[in-house]
Amino acid sequence: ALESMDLAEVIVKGIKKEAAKLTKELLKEKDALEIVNKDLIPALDIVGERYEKGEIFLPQLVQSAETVKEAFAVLKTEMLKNGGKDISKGKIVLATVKGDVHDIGKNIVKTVLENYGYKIIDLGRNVAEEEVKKAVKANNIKLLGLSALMTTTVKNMEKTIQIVKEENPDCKIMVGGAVLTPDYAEMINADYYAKDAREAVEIAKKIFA
Ligand code: B1M
Repeated sequence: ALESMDLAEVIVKGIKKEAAKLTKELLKEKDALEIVNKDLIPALDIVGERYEKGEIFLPQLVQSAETVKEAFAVLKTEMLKNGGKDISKGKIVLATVKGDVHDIGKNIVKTVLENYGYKIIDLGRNVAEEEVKKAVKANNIKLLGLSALMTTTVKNMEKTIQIVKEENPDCKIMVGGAVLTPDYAEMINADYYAKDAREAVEIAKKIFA
């Protein structure tokens, strides 16, 4: 049965050791970002729904996330093969906000931006507001990207925006993450909302035009 299992199924079931091989096979048919959007993310959505309904539990959620990381490692190599060398287009700080350890989305956005030639200063996940502020200031950053995945952590996103803007009024801030909407982004004083990695690139192009 394993032979006929597709990547999404492997992710949902959390079969880590199959992920890289299947991803390489899929790369013969579609490009890396398409696999992210059509295979990885939909599979994680299914996992999220099942978790919410109590059909699966935290260990399975973790297992699926790890399976995605295996798949994404292959995609990342592919994406950075062609781009990523010219790092002169602009520096962007990225972080997942305090209290939030979800970083798959941020890492995808990071890779795609790198592929387009931007230099990313990745502060990681669960990043305190002050740390973001310092990094923006120290590197004279014109574009900051924040990610938040939970209704509880978008509040920390709002705080981070406030603290960063106090000392760095010229730094533009884009936000993303499954719980956000354009309206909410506006409400918490973000300058831009990005639905996905591609939109993040469009925003970067505008800022560094
Ligand atoms: Co958690 N989790 N999780 N989780 N998890 C969610 C977010 C949840 C919606 C699942 C659910 O119940 N349906 C739910 C939040 C509920 C809520 O707040 N409304 C939830 C919960 C409750 C939790 C825990 C609290 C569970 C627990 O411990 N009891 C816990 C939280 C820990 C913490 O943060 N303090 C937890 C833990 C985890 C794992 C560690 C197991 C794992 C994350 C592993 C990791 O990231 N390293 C995990 C996962 C995998 C998920 C789901 C299933 C998938 C998230 C994901 O990676 N999606 C998620 C349900 C879901 O989203 N369907 C869920 C794929 C990713 C590519 O999408 O991040 O949206 P996303 O990124 C997109 C866009 O949003 C955009 O571009 C990306 C590419 O298209 N984008 C940006 C994102 N950031 C951007 C930034 C930008 C621009 C665009 O500019 C900077």
